[in-house]
Amino acid sequence: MSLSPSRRRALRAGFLFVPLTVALLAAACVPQTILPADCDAPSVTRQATLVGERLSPEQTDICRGQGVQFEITVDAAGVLHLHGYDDEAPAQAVEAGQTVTLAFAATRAGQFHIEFHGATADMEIGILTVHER
Ligand SMILES: [Cu+2]
Repeated sequence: MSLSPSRRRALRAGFLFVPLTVALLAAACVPQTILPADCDAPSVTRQATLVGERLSPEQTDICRGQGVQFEITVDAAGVLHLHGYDDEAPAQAVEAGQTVTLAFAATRAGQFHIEFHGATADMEIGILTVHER
């Protein structure tokens, strides 16, 4: 049994299509790490505002090796705390409406919880991601 030339072309296209599709799907499933645009800057400033129970923006991104000024404005009295950087940026007491600056060198990569210990509750209000470059 022999195939017509057009049938053979269709089969060949199919053989190319399948691995190409598999490769594209595999690439799409690999988590993409998007570094902040200012990853090469020696120091960066970030701002966030606590509204209710969450920071806006909730997620803050910086890169390992950067000097960071993280300015956080809160709408209630409490204590701001960046987990995992307790020594570099000690927890700070804040008043409602006040902005505090957590200043530290981002020496460790990872995800760090930002907590707010208020009068009535302890809340996880956001996440700081220190990217490995
Ligand atoms: Cu805490």
